[in-house]
Amino acid sequence: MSSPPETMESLILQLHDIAAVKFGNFKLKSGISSPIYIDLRLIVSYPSLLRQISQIIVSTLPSSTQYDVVCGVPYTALPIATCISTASNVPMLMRRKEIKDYGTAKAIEGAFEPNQVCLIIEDLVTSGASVLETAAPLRAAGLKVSDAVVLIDREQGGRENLAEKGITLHAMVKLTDMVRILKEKGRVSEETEKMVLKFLEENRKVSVPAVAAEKKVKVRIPYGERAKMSKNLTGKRLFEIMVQKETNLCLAADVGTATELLDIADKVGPEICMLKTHVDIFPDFTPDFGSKLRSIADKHNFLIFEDRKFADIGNTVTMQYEGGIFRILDWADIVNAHIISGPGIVDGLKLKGLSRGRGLLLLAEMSSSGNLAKGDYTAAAVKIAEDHSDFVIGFISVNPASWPCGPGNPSLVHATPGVQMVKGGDALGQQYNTPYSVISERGSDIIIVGRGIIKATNPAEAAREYRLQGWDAYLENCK
Ligand code: 5BU
Repeated sequence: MSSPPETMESLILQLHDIAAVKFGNFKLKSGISSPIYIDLRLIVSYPSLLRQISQIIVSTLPSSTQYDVVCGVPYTALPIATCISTASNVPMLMRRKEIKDYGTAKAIEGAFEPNQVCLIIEDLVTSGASVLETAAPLRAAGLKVSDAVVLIDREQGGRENLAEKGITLHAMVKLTDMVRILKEKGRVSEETEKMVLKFLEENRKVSVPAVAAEKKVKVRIPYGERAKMSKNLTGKRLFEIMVQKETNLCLAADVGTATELLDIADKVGPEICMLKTHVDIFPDFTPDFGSKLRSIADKHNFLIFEDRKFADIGNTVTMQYEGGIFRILDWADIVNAHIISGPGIVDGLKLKGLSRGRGLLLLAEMSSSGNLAKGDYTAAAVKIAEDHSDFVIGFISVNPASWPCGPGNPSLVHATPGVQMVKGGDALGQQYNTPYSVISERGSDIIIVGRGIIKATNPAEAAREYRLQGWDAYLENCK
């Protein structure tokens, strides 16, 4: 279904009247200069126009488009989505731009059922990055997203970029048609029209996410190459698994019981390269836990990382690693250690782990606010890793791209906790960044995700979405 041309024309003229469409020389979010600027934030001041937009935008959709809920891309499209929701009696959802550090820490607000179909509403599409930023948390929450409707398509690659991610874009008007109409109605000169058309022709394709493109880590050595460089068997296997399964996702399986952990490990197994445990949190731990988890890890081809954070002197950690009730050395491919006690801790762990083919991650940085692992401390971790690269496979890091040496030695891996679909934190100091930011901008290799997956209605589906986001961010840097 499409709207009668006179309705659309009148709407375009009204947008021009209120200066929501301007001509001149404007710098866009992506950094490029544009001869046309569209600012639809103004429409909230014109209720009748807002109502018309909401009506016309729905009429743009083919009648076959089915949806159970609508969600506007924050912020400009929120009032449009609200009007559509109230006028058509379709429930609305809201996506947070930040997870708040108190309360529920939800990325999506509103009531919904898993597998419901959500239509995304947007005011303006350039590269499609904003629509994808909204689709990712919706999909991670278990909703289906297959269509997005937009008022204006700038025709700069958004349609194609969204199609690649399984989203069909429906636009009320394309920018070229809009400019043509404004010229026909005497609002702009032929010269301006030509200038805008030339600009659009020259900027046909804006890559996703255009906003952050200049910030991303420049060139990345593919994981497959790095597998060959690693001096440690487990380090090598980790990179190989990442390539084979096309995943840089590690699940932080902080569930309530060992039984639940084995259950989620089996469900999420196909999506991950590594599963991280805190074995000391389980009230139902039994000595066969390790062998049970190992067989699930072998079935799905992922590594087991016990987030033990050893911190004592070398002699003590050898006993903690091998003995006690947990016998970590028997079943964990990877463990990690603080370097607060000096390099002796690595020697101690290596004494037990190396002959078993195990690997160690050093805590170079932490994700929690106010932590002290920075500057010289981080540099010391890098030095110790270099000195023990037969056993140390890499780091727990947060922003290796910001280190003076950058992410450094490519044979070492960076794994980063504090990842959710939207930025934010929890009430106890955890700080979250998005998969794209962690991999593409901060130069890490592996995203470690806990509550973003285990608290989702369907953890396997949420994990799939995190895997796709993390992998796409990696491919982005390989280009
Ligand atoms: P979350 O639910 O995604 O916030 O879980 C993060 C996990 O990573 C959790 O198991 C933490 O113990 C772990 N973690 C972390 O959050 N920050 C750190 O710096 C390190 C580990 Br090291």
